[in-house]
Amino acid sequence: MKQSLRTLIEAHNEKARGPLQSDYAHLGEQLARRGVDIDAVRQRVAAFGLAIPSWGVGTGGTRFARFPGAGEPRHVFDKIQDCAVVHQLTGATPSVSLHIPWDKCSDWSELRQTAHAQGLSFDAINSNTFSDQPGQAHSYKFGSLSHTDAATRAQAVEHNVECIEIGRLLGSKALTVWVGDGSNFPGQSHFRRAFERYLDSSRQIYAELPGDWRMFLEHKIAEPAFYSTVIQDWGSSFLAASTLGPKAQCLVDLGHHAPNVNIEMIVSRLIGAGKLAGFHFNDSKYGDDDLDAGSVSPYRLFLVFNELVAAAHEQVNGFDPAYMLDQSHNVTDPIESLMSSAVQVQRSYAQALLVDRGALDAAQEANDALAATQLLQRAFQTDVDPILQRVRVDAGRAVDPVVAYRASAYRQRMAQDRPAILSSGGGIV
Ligand code: AFD
Ligand code: MN
Ligand code: MN
Repeated sequence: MKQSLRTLIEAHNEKARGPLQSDYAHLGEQLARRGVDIDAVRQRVAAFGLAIPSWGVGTGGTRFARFPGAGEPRHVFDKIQDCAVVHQLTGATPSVSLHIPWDKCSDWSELRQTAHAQGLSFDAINSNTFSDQPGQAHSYKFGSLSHTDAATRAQAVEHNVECIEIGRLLGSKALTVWVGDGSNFPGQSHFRRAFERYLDSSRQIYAELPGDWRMFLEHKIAEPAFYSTVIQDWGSSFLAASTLGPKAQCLVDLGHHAPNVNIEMIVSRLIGAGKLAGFHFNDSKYGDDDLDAGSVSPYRLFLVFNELVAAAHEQVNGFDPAYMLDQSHNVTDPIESLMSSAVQVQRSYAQALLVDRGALDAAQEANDALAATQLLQRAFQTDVDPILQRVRVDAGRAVDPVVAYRASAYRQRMAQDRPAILSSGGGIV
């Protein structure tokens, strides 16, 4: 950790230490009356971490425009530096998820060392066959892994295999595959054949996975294809993952479902089937990646964590989800959004840990709907801030990450160190 930031965090925390002590003690008493050991909850929250998507530290955009912020990262080393700041201040984000080719660099071992020196490791690596790269032989305009043209499919397979190779050098243990493949008009695509082609390509990628790797299949209901997508929903994802084999699992991005879909129920189904890969956390009111995690539907996020905590409590075999943020920050400083989102995810986890599992089981068995739902609400309505703050302060992180970040003037420094990149188009990063 950079000395200056550490000193700043210490001074920032010093002022909060007294009030935090009494807040924590008070909450501890309240929870003890409910039969909950606050220190046990704190320890589990302290052990929880989620990955930052490398593209999350750049300002996002829409198809209409992108409004770049000051001091944006120019390359993957800058992105690692920003991710390190998020982790230094929150202690909640010990890993980074790269996106190839956006994060290509000439020396992977230098990148790995740089990240490790900052306390960061590499989570799942993401392939990109949803946009064309300069000099590419075949276009993905009409698809990639499911394309009608065999040479285009082969190129997309080859790219995914390259991602596995890069991931190996970085210490990743999973490949995340999301394809933009689909159709924009009824009749444009033969649904069954397109899915078969996707499976055939994916089998070739799967065959290249190292023994201790997993392949995460990410479904998405729409965009960039707006009539149908090849891996549209968890059903298609589950079908594909089941066909491929035990190393293939289904990744749930919270923004990739139809409105009002019961995501926590899907999560529970995937857990039961041993097919839950993990998450891309964000929030959504209309579209994908559009809002920060928990910003409009914190109860839904809590309900997802309620399923996860229940699965861990019940020791479901093979339960080991990967946690990551995936959201587009269009109007905020991405570092601030990532920090508050990471804390929001942590909060949902802490709240879910407060659910009285025995009482919930009993209420469910007795068909006492009201008692069951009140047990969840009681946990969700508990202010767990003192727990989250203690976890941070104990680990030398900031009691209030955003306040400390603003006081550090990191962004102002970066605005000087990193000359602005000219960008006129929309899109992500
Ligand atoms: C997409 C998907 C997928 C992809 C990312 C790229 O959620 O995770 O890797 O955004 O920005 O919408
Ligand atoms: Mn995603
Ligand atoms: Mn998404």
